[in-house]
Amino acid sequence: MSNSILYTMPGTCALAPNIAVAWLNAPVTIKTMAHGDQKKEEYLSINPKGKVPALQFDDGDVLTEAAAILAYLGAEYGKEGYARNEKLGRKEAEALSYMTSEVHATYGPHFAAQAFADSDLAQKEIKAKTYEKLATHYARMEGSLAAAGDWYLKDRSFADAYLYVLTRWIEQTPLSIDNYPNLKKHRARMEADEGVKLALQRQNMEPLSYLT
Ligand SMILES: N[C@@H](CCC(=O)N[C@@H](CS)C(=O)NCC(=O)O)C(=O)O
Repeated sequence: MSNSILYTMPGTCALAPNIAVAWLNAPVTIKTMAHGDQKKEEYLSINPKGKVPALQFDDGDVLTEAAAILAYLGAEYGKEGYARNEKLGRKEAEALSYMTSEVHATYGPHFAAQAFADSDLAQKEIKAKTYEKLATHYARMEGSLAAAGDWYLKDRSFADAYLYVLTRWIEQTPLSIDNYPNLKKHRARMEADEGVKLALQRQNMEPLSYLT
């Protein structure tokens, strides 16, 4: 059985595959780096993108991109109750693509406004637009969750792991989770889960439930 390594950092989207590893009890070692280590030579030789997550296999091959790592983990170690059903898998791929390529990507100027504009004023304007766009995304996810029930795709799936990352990040923005009651309940539901607790611990993170 392979023993791969999942590289993470506190607070990052690597939490989603980390949760998946815990849910599936997959033979994957979680390696949590300090912020900054992702740009050091040692890690760049593993993932030249300088980002987490990255999954390094024991033959040296490396898989990056959270959605791809989640798809791999599901295909390799998936089991009943975790996205094995083909229909759910299709919708799961859709949800994960949306959350990574749309919602996460929208966070770009929030995390690094200086990469989008030079002046303070321009950065401020870009950030304001970013939060407007994020509000639209969170409203959409709130609606999807309200229609689905407890879990984003009705049954629990990896989309819930990624959604949890996004409901944590909202705390860094001027948006309030109180405006998204279903997302707020989802976050608390995730934090009650043993796999999520383990993943948080492995990534040197605390639950946020004190905010709810
Ligand atoms: N498209 C990538 C994005 C990965 C990404 O942006 N990772 C962030 C953490 S959430 C990161 O490593 N940032 C560190 C940096 O850019 O230096 C994915 O979905 O995996």
